[in-house]
Amino acid sequence: MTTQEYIEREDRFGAHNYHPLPVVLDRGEGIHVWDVEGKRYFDFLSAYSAVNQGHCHPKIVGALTHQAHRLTLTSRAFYNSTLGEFEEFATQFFGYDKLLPMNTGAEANETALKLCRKWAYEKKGVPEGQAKIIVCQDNFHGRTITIVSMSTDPDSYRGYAPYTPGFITIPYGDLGALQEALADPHVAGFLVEPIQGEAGVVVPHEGYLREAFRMCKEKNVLFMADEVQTGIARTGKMLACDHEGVRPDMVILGKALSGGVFPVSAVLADDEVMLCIRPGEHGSTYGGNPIASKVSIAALEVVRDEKLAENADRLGKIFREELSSFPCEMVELVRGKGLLNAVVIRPKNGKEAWDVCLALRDNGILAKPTHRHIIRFAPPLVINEQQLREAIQIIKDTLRQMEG
Ligand code: IF1
Repeated sequence: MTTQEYIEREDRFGAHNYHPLPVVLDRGEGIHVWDVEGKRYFDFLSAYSAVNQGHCHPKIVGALTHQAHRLTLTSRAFYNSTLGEFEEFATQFFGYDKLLPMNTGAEANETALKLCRKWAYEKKGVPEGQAKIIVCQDNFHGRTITIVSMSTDPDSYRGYAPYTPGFITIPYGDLGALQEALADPHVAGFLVEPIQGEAGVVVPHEGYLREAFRMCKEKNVLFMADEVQTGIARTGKMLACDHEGVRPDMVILGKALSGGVFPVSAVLADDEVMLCIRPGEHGSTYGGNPIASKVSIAALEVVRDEKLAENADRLGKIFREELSSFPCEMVELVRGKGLLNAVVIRPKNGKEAWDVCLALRDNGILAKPTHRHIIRFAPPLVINEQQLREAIQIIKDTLRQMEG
């Protein structure tokens, strides 16, 4: 089958809830993927930062296949021999009392919202049904109806009313607005991305997270960090909150928690919060299954043992330095942290970010615009300096080519 035939088949039989770049991937290894015609690409999206450890990492795939031949799913109706091992490993890895395992980032965010509300009623004394949660404009936390009820992006929420109530929206990075919102005694939590990924890799000013955390503590409000995309070494620290020495009351993880091999997400919190949910009050069929547990332990060991946070920090600085000093009219701005970066494209000759991504594809790099003028560049964190510099050169050549 040709690329076009693969595309037509998906178009005919699949829902049209995405507009993929026209390339059909068939194999992945490390920082590379190959399409059905055998062409190799640098993957500069990493499945939206789920493949931080590189495609098909042998240790993680090994954990998957080994467990798959032993026991795949028990449900939580019974104990099993792997969940406690994962919970112990991950709570010690990140420094929290307990972990609640789920499958997708959205489910982990939903879990955090439920924990926050329950804590508000049982521990903070907010009147039942009155808890409010502060979120930021341009947030992205997933696609469930409650989560899109918090969204300010019409593409995320339009047509899905009625919406879940109880959210206060403030501008991202605006401490004055947060202070004002925190004046409401019914506020239970503040849910925030340490860097807004979907919004276009928006990095808040230095000190924002630290000051926001302090303000929340002053008002007995839970600081909940959505690290689904920024966590697991992506920004050059194990968690993006680590850049400012902030220990969130709740950490929400997903994506690279399992190295892109299996859907695994989780919420980390201390007992005061986590024990507000008692048996029978929350759950998931696949949450914390044996494959998820073993795969996640292996995925975290890879991040630790291969020093991926350090690598992301060092190589990210090279990426931003090289592209921000590159004289090119189409490059309006370069921003990011670690290996989560974005280039804001200034349209030229009728060419926009989408056209740049098509040209990058032709030149062997896969990336995708987020919003109309921003290209996110996020390679697997296992990339080395020589490979990064090779990719940077392709990006520069492509931009030069687009400029005509
Ligand atoms: C799509 C975006 C990225 C996330 C953060 C929770 C979730 C995500 C910070 C939910 C998921 C994915 C979802 C995917 C595209 C991608 C994405 F463009 F949608 F926003 F990465 F920026 N918190 N992000 O980034 O996790 O339920 O998907 O496991 O929905 O198109 P999930």
